[in-house]
Amino acid sequence: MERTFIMVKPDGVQRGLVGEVIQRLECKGFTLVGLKQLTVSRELAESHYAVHKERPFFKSLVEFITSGPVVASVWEGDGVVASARKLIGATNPLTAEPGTIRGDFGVSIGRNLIHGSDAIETAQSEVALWFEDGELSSWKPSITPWIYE
Ligand code: DAT
Ligand code: MG
Repeated sequence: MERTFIMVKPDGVQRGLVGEVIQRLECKGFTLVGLKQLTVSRELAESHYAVHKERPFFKSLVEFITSGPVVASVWEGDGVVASARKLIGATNPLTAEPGTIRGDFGVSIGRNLIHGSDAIETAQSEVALWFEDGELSSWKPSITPWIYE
């Protein structure tokens, strides 16, 4: 089953949006397989955002992600990587569609509340970067036949 990595960033935690994010993913029909709150080290932040290391915003992005606790999670479901990105919305919350998490709760690109893996391969490496195998539980919710035909 496909998995993705979702992180509520420090602004989302400070604003009390952890429950809202979990609820939106649960209500959609995705399954939570791992969840933890942590304060991110500079090393982890720099590896997570390594693809952006030459960008002008890299330093402030790392400062921001390490500035307070985040809530990291892993979700499972058919097509969950692309679907979660749709639920999250465009990178800039000001132009993100209403109904998306960023569109409903944010106004600034540097405070866009949440991260979601952008592709299946990225999701696999992000899940491995953020979680040990023992922190993830594979389980099949009993309502699965009411979610999938
Ligand atoms: P996303 O988080 O939608 O995958 P991304 O991978 O392009 O977006 O960028 C990672 C994060 O970096 C993004 O969530 C917020 C920040 N960021 C991206 N572009 C930025 C910009 N032009 N100015 C400031 N921060 C930016
Ligand atoms: Mg990205």
